[in-house]
Amino acid sequence: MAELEKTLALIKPDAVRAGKAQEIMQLIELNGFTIIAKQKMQLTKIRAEEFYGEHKGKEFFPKLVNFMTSGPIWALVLAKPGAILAWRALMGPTNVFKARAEQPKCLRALYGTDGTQNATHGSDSPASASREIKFFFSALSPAPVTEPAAAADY
Ligand code: RTP
Ligand code: MG
Repeated sequence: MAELEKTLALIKPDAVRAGKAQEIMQLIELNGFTIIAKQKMQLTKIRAEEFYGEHKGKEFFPKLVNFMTSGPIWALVLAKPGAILAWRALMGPTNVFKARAEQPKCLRALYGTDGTQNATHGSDSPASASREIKFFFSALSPAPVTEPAAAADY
């Protein structure tokens, strides 16, 4: 059996606000992903800036952070062979207008709003999947092994 891969997905505030989160999760499962963890939450400005740190300094960064903190999101861990690329493909192009023109059935075409508010996020590499899963679900990472302190350490 092909090895399962994990990726981090977000359902962004525009799609949650529109009441589409459950529908998107159903489509995720219909497309063969297993949702192995899920959590609804609200990002603070500091957490959103850290999550999208690679885009700090870009012209769209303030608008992105504003959007991502504008309401609740769902963070999901998805599993499937080839999950990272498969989830990016199901989301479609970053820009919703391009998505609608080129892949009208992709999630961003169906549920996104505009150039910034594009309904979903997906990790773009194994390294970012690992970082992003830890960012939202640190309890899924193995705890560091610590030896009980010896009496002499006190
Ligand atoms: P994401 O990280 O959210 O999965 O999206 P992505 O990889 O497809 O795109 P990325 O380049 O990482 O951009 C991150 C998010 O920033 C917003 N954005 N707005 N010109 C704009 O207004 C603009 N460009 C990017 C989008 O929300 C995009 O998903
Ligand atoms: Mg990205």
